[in-house]
Amino acid sequence: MAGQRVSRRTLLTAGSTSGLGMALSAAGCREAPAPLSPAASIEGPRRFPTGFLWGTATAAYQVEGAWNVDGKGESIWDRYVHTPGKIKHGDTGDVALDHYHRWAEDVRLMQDLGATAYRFSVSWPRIFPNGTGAPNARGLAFYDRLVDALLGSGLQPFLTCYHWDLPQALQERGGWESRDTAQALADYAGYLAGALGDRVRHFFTLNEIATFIEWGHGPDSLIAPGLRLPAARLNQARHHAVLAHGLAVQAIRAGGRPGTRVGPAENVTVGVPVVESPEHVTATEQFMREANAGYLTVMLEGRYTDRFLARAGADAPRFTPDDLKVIGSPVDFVGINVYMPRYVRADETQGFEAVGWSASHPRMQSPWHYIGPEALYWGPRHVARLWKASDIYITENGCGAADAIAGDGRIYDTDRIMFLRSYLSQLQRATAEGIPVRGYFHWSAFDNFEWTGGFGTRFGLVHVDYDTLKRTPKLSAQFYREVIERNAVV
Ligand code: GCO
Repeated sequence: MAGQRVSRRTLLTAGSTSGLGMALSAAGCREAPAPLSPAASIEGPRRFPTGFLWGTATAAYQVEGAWNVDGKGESIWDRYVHTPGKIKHGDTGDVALDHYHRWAEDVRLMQDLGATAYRFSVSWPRIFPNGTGAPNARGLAFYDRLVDALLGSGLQPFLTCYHWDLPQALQERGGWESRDTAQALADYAGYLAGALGDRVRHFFTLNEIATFIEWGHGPDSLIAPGLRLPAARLNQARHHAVLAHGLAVQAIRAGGRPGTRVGPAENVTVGVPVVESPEHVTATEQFMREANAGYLTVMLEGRYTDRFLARAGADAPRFTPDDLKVIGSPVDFVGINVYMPRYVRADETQGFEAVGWSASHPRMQSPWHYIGPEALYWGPRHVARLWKASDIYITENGCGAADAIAGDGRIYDTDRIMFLRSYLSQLQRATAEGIPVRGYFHWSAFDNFEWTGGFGTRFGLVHVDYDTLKRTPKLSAQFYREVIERNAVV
């Protein structure tokens, strides 16, 4: 999620890396290793199940640009980035990657990866400029073209209805503090299912409710709409957002086709047991359920946990039994965004305890991004065990990096390759144990507008020059292509 940047790391350039290799062999320190037989790297335990989907993910505001084109209404993100001082270096998504106009090239780039799926979001104010009312045909036409191009290129479209760009008009009517926003989102989602459901089979309701509620409405707010609500109002806004999820599940089913499938895309807090022994594993499952109580837990169980309500006390959200039924509407799959772990240990008095981060725990470029590949094993495992999910998608996983351009014009993002290989190894462990993960969407296909961090943090497999908008696949794109082609960790 959006975050402050740390100082840029200096990456080794290709030149200096190969220089080191030459020095070693010249000094006779190493003999060249015998080449691995191709079978050794593609068979056996490193493979993913047949039919596993490989994709990338983006969000409308982060890539599209064209913020005021073809009848699009203003979103809370348009408003936020145009407010001085909110975004690093005053960056905005006004143009972003201009994906709105360059979608054909972008689809080709994804096809070049060999990807079989693409997760994108629809900009709500492109379709309903004021949030409700008459749909804007020109806005819908963009997604029509995109979906056709994806299908024509062998990429299954996975559509996210809401990735944070609430129509500003709805913010002015109370935003997520208003229950009406939940219904408006459901109406919009139902409309999308009707308009695109003949070609789009998979719909995600809302992306990362936890992030846009906590970081857009909580005490440390740093993303749109930038509110700092007192606890009771914050809890109510969160309740409306999970209610919107449940209403949208129902609306998408009603508006879609018989094969339409729907679920959330939530950034779960993933507990990783400090020791893989039964007591710590059980403690970690309890942690997982409680840490996500206001989000995935209530969505998948249709109830707030006792601990959650006790903790909220007088500030707990107001809700009816009917609300809970709606929120817990059965879903077809569970999407989870997984970036980092929380290490957890069994604790005699409380059951579990999340242990703190050591000062030297390694991080990727974003200061919040502690590395913990095991999260990609434990995340799906907990979801499968706690909530009996039969289909799980990793809807986001990836890392930001500085991605310097080397003298030869290429980007040797070996840190991203390290990240990917270690996380995917853990995901492979999950699938090998029969945990029903059906696909993986790397965040992200392209460098893009990283919210409050602006363009300073690059998450893409494909580099974007923000002056010329030229796209250049990085070394990690080549790595990911091999993974996809072999359906294995390489
Ligand atoms: C989020 C969003 C993405 C981010 C990504 C990297 O998690 O904040 O879903 O839009 O860009 O996670 O921070």
